[in-house]
Amino acid sequence: MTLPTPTLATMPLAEASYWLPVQASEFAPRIDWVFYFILGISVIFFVLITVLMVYFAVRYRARPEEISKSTITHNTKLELTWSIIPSIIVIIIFFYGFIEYLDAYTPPADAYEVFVDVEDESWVWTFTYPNGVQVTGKEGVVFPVNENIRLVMTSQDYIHSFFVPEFRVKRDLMPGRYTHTWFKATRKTARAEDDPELEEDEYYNLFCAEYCGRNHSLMTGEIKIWSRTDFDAWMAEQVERMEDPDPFEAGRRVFAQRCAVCHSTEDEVDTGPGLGPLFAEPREVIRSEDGERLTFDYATDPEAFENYVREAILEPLTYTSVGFEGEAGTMPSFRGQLREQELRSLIIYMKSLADPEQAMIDRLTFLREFFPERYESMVEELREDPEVDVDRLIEQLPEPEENSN
Ligand code: HEC
Ligand SMILES: [Cu+2]
Repeated sequence: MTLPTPTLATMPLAEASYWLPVQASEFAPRIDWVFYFILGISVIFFVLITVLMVYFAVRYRARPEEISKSTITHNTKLELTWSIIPSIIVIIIFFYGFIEYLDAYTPPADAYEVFVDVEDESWVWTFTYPNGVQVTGKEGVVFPVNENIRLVMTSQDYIHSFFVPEFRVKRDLMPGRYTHTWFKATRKTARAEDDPELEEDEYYNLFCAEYCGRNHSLMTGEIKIWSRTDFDAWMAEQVERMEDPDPFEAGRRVFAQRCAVCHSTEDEVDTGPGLGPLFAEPREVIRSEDGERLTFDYATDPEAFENYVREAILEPLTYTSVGFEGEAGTMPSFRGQLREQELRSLIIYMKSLADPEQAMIDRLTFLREFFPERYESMVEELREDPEVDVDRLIEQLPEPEENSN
C-alpha cells in the first residue's frame, strides 16, 4: 500500500542534505519524508510551547499588589482540544511510520536473493549470490541498479546490523535465525573503468550498526551499484574466478590483480621486495612487537615459513622486511579481502616462482590427476614453446598413483 506523500518530499534530493545522506534507494525518499514530517511537527510544537511558556511566565508573573486567586479546576473545551489534536497527530505519525515499515520489511516476490553471513569471530561480511559466487564486503559487492534485491541474513557469532545509510536500510543479523531486508537501488555508483578521474570505484558504505565486539568498527564494506550489463560482466568474472580449479592459475590471477602493483615476480625491488625468490632464500625480518630480527627459511622450516607469509599478507604490520623499514605500513592488510582458498592459491603460485621448472612439473602432475583434458591442452601449448622441452618435463612427472577404490 502506498500513501500519498507530498511532492516536495518525493523529489529526489540531488545531493546529500544537511540531515541525511544521498537518497540512493527507492524507499529512501519515503523514509525521509516520515523523518521530516516528525521533525516538522516536533519543531512546530517546540516553538509553540516554548513561546507560550515564556509569554505566560512574563504575563502572569506574581505582582506584589495582587492577591492570588483560586486556580481554575476544569475547562472541558480546552482539555478536549489538547487531548484530541495530539492524538490525531500521533495516529498519523504511527500510520505513516507503520506503512513505511511494512514496505521496508516486505520484500517483493520477484526480488533477486542474496545471502549475507558473518562467520564466527571474523567481523567480515560475506555475500553469497544465487549461483554460489561469494564476495566479502571489503572486496566490494555489486548489485544491479533498479532491481529489487532481497537479503537473507544470518550470523554465526553475535548480533550484527546491516546498515547502508544511503539506502535507509538497517536490519539486524542474528545467530540461529534468518532475517530479511530488501532494497531497490536507484542511483548508480561510478566505475573507475568509465571515469579516468576516479582512482577507484565509487561505493556506498556498509556499516555494522550494532556494537558487536573487538573489530566492530572495522566491519565495513563497499556496495557498488552498476548497470545490469556491468553487473553481468562482473558476475561472469566472479564465476570464472570461483570455477578456476587450478590453484596456479588462480594464484597468478590474484597476484596480478592485488599484489603486482607493488611486487615484482622476479628479484627486483619495487615498492615492496621482489617476491620471485621468496621461497628460495632465507628472509630476514623485524618483528614489530619487540624489534627482534628473525630469519625465516622455507628450506629448513616450511611450516613456520608458510605461516610467516600468511601473516605478512594478512597482517603486514607484524613483520617488516629488512631493508624496507621505511616502508612499514605501506602494504595494506588483506584480512577479509582474500578468501582462504585464494590465499592458498597465492602461496602455491609464489612458491612456483622460486623454481619455475619444478612448478611446471607440479602443475602438470596436478592437472594430469584432476583435469586430464586440461593436461592435454597444456602439453600441446608447451610443445609450441621453443624454450620448453616438454618430453623431458613429462619424464620427470611422478608415476600416477594407482586408484584403488
Ligand atoms: C601498496 C603496496 C603493496 C601491495 C599492494 C602489496 N604489498 Fe606486499 N609488501 C609491500 C611492502 C612495502 C613490503 C615491505 C615492508 C613490509 O614488510 O611490511 C611488503 C612485504 C611483503 C612480504 C614480505 C616479503 C619478504 O621480504 O619477506 C610479502 C610476502 C608480501 N608483501 C606479499 C604480498 C602479497 C601476496 C600481496 C598481494 C596479495 C602484496 N604483498 C601486496 C607493499 C605491498
Ligand atoms: Cu558487527
